[in-house]
Amino acid sequence: MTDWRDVASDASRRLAEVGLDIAAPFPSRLVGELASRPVLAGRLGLVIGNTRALWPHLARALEREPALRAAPHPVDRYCEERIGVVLDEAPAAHDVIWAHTPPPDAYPVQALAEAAGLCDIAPCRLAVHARFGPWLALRAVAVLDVPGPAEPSAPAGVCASCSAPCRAPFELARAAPGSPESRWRLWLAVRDACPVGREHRYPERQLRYHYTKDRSLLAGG
Ligand code: B12
Repeated sequence: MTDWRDVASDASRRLAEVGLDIAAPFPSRLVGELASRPVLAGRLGLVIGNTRALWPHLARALEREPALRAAPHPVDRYCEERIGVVLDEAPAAHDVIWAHTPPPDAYPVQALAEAAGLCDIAPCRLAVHARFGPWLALRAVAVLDVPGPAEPSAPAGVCASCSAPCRAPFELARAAPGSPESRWRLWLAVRDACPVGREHRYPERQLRYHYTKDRSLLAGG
């Protein structure tokens, strides 16, 4: 019988090779417990994301692939393609929920990351990882048709003992007038207030692109 640990570690190694360096296993029943989705229980779930490790891989792919450069959402497309390839080559059928699916069909991927023990949800509502702090993006939730873990990993346990310096900048950003794009520095201050994982802060271009979606930042690495 296929052991979910082997499937998970193989997928995570292959995902890391394309800059998607987060892949946390969890029991598939959580997917349906957090939002009503038809999902097989007892299978292997994987919540997939990335840290700053994504950017050099993405920059190289943008240089080589004109279709990716022309895509309306190059980061989402890169993730769909690369995650799709890795899952298609896994030794099991799979379903994927994309984190970038917009409301009203958006899936609560931060809540899933918390339930899976990958992150805590901070008072500022960012998902915070014990090593990377808030400097991660969540990209997809996959369910693979192999018998999975019975229980999720222990909670990440990062925010409980924190004095929550993210709370005040969060209230400030929330109350500020204007569009989210025009307030991006206030939202950046929320992330910067987290004491965990500061050394994993996104490099300047990645950071600006994520907050502003200014496509000129995708050119030239
Ligand atoms: C739609 C969306 C947005 C919208 C609307 C947000 C809103 N408040 O209504 C906009 C475009 C404004 C947005 C902005 C940002 N977002 Co956003 N967003 C999403 C998305 C795709 C869906 C949210 C949703 O409806 N979920 C479904 C419901 C049922 O689940 P929920 O957990 O209750 O969802 C709520 C929260 O996710 C919240 N929310 C969404 N984004 C953010 C970001 C912050 C900082 C906060 C406080 C709350 C928040 O809004 C939802 C509805 O109330 C999620 C990915 C996902 N699938 O969750 C990313 C996501 C939550 N966003 C993210 C981020 C980083 C941001 C920004 C900080 C930066 C950016 N990308 O521009 C800004 C912050 C500004 C802000 N006011 O929220 C990240 C968070 C990463 C993390 N470590 O936790 C996510 C997980 C995407 C990702 N690829 O990682 N976002």
